[in-house]
Amino acid sequence: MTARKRDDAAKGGEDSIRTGLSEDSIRLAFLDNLFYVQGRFLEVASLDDKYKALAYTVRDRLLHRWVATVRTYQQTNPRTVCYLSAEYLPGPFMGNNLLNLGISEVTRKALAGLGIELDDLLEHEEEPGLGNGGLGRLAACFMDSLATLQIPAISYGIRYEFGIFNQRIRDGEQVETTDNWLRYGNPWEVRRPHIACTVKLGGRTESYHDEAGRWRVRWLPSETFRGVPIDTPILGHGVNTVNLMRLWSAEAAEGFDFHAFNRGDYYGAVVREVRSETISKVLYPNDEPEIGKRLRLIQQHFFVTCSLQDMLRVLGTTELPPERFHEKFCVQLNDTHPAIAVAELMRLLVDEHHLDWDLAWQVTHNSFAYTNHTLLPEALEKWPVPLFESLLPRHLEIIYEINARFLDEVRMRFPFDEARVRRMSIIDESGPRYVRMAHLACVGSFAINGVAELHSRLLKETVLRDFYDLWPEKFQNKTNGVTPRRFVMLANPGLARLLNETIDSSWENDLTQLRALEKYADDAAFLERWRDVKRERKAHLGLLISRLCGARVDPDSLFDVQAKRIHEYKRQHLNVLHIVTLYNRIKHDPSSDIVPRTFVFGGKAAPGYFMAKLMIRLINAVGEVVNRDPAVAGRLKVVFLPNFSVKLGHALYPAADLSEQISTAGKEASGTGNMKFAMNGALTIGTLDGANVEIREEVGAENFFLFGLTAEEVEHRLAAGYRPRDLYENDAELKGALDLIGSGLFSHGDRDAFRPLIDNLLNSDPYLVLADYASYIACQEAVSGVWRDPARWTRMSICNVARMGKFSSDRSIAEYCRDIWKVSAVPVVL
Ligand code: 26Q
Repeated sequence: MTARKRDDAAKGGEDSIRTGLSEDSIRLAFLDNLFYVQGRFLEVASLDDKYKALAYTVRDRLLHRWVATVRTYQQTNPRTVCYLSAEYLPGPFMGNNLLNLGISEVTRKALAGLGIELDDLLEHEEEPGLGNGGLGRLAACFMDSLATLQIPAISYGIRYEFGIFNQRIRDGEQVETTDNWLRYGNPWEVRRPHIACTVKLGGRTESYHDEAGRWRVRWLPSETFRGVPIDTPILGHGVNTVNLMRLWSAEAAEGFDFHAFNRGDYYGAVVREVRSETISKVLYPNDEPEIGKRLRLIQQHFFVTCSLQDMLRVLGTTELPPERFHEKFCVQLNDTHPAIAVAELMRLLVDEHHLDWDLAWQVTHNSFAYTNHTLLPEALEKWPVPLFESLLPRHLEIIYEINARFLDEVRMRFPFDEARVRRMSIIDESGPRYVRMAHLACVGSFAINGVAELHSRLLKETVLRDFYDLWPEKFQNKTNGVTPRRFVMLANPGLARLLNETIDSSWENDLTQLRALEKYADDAAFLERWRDVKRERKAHLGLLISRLCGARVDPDSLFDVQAKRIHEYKRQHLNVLHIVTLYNRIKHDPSSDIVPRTFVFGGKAAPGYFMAKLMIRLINAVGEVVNRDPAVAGRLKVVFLPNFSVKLGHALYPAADLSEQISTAGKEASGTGNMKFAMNGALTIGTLDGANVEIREEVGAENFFLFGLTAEEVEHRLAAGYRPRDLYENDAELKGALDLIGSGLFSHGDRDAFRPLIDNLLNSDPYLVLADYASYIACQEAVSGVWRDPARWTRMSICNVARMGKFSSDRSIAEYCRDIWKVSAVPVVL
């Protein structure tokens, strides 16, 4: 029997209970799984039982395609992308998998026949919060596009037992609780204990001569443990390709320390077991590095060594030798978090596979490409040399050797320029010594990219300037994108339906097709339907707001939304100054004609970021007063939606009228929320920062609310001795807003509650909130003006959606494939 025949027999034909896509097969499969996997029957099944039974039903259909994908790849041995990321934010799986399988409606009917509402099961799913924000979500959008474009790819990362904390708001403040997402089990994953990898740590190195008399080094670690892969299938849209998200979970090497056990040290043996598990226990909740966090460095090494060992294992099965690693794999480094991979691949090739240094370096350098996601110098990762040496002594030696050879190259190109050599060294020796991870990534990669045009340009001019001087050919731009499957089709089914009825469904896998909408921008009937879609999503969000915040909002008001991590550079406080300004106007002139607005905020603050937490308190405090004040009733509402997540994003993006993208120019690498809002018909108020620049270019300046200083102007203002207090003294409305916050009105008379924030703005204001205030307020006036003309607003909204084609992650991934990875589609037939 051929392998394929065997598979066919196992799956049992097209309407098999494991693979069939008809309403009947799905209903039978659901009941079967409920019975044989859960040990339940319908009458006693809990919501969770039903959710799991459906999840297993869907997973069976994914595994069917997964097997077909693996078979295809075994036969064709294609070049494969390995995406290395410390974070993934995939969002809830169920809805997306149903969508990509094309069985959402059939499944809805199958369940309805059993008296079950599909939406209740979708609502029940708890998402894996294995990331902080943009970078982790980008990785998830890229997985969706890679599978949809039928590119062989594996996404490697860490299976944190506790993801990003859950945020609650108590007395107006952020309170963190643990995210125990695995509590009830995870039906989407498959554990693969048989391909576990060994991870070494600490100890020392020694040199020796091998049988052939060659000088070698070996690493004698003080500890070893195991990484077990846990796989999640990632299906593309409308194709059979299923790629893998392979996340590593840490365990004790032997499952038990027999040495200690035999000594009678039962307790010590268990402690070691627990210590090993600590490594993948929890995600660091900061989106900026903190100096010297030992466990964080261990996490990075842990997932990197497991992933590279896994690639070498796969390479072995293809009978290609290690020196051809770079032909089989292209390894993308999602920021510097996995940059240790450069040293680790060298170690594996030289110490364990016995390649000589120069050949190993050729392989390594041709394998890696590095994506940078930040321009903030304080956000560049660096590790104290003593810490690094104590955990990874062999890696440090290897880095010294890489560095010595690299600095020779710098000296050859730029003789007598020791200042440049010091600036570029992988080791920072200007004070206490550090390993600079961005330098390691640049030296070890054949390509380096930023994530938006402006960001890529500024990288070359600022933080990576010396590297650009040396290797201009390495630098590229790959503007970010987001997946229209999750963020339009899944989040906004009403809009998807309208698009399909108006044009056709080709936009789902080619977002540029939305251009065809433009010719309906003057069609009154179409405008009406467009508004109906938005209104329905606003009513839906309104229900969620009343459930989560206990506030009633008016779906006819302008929904003005800012949802993203809380950061000074993202300037949520500039938004608050606008709110307080409007409040002052109403208080001073109760009859003033103000467009009714609902301000919605969402986002988490790093638990140790004092100023971000104070910004959350300010938003809630202002809401508390404004929402109760009868003088503003019906005109202003301010709500803070707790625990922003991918799932909440589904409800938020489609309901927004106005998208706040107001970071200080030159600080936001790209932003991706900006794209999700605009794709759902929100208009953007924004600065010339990150991908806003390109969004404005695409949708047209007349369809974008621009304000604020440019990146160049920001630099000049700061260089020329910026004095924010002068702005405060000379702008009555700005002074009025800041004074009101300082008066204690929003803090039960406590004038000091927001003092650190106000003082920071008046005395230093590093993100130029006050410099952009007047321009922002004027721009918000223009927003209100357009809102008063609903036909005009709706036309602008339609034009935004019609021209967002560029920002599909399919376009980003196609560019990575063409310009960096050199991979092409490998279709899978079932
Ligand atoms: C590093 C070391 C130690 C602890 C934590 C970290 C760490 C973790 C997460 C550093 C940074 C992050 C996340 C960064 C991030 O999300 N950056 C965003 O990436 C998006 C995708 O490219 C961009 O759109 C955003 O502009 C950028 O801020």
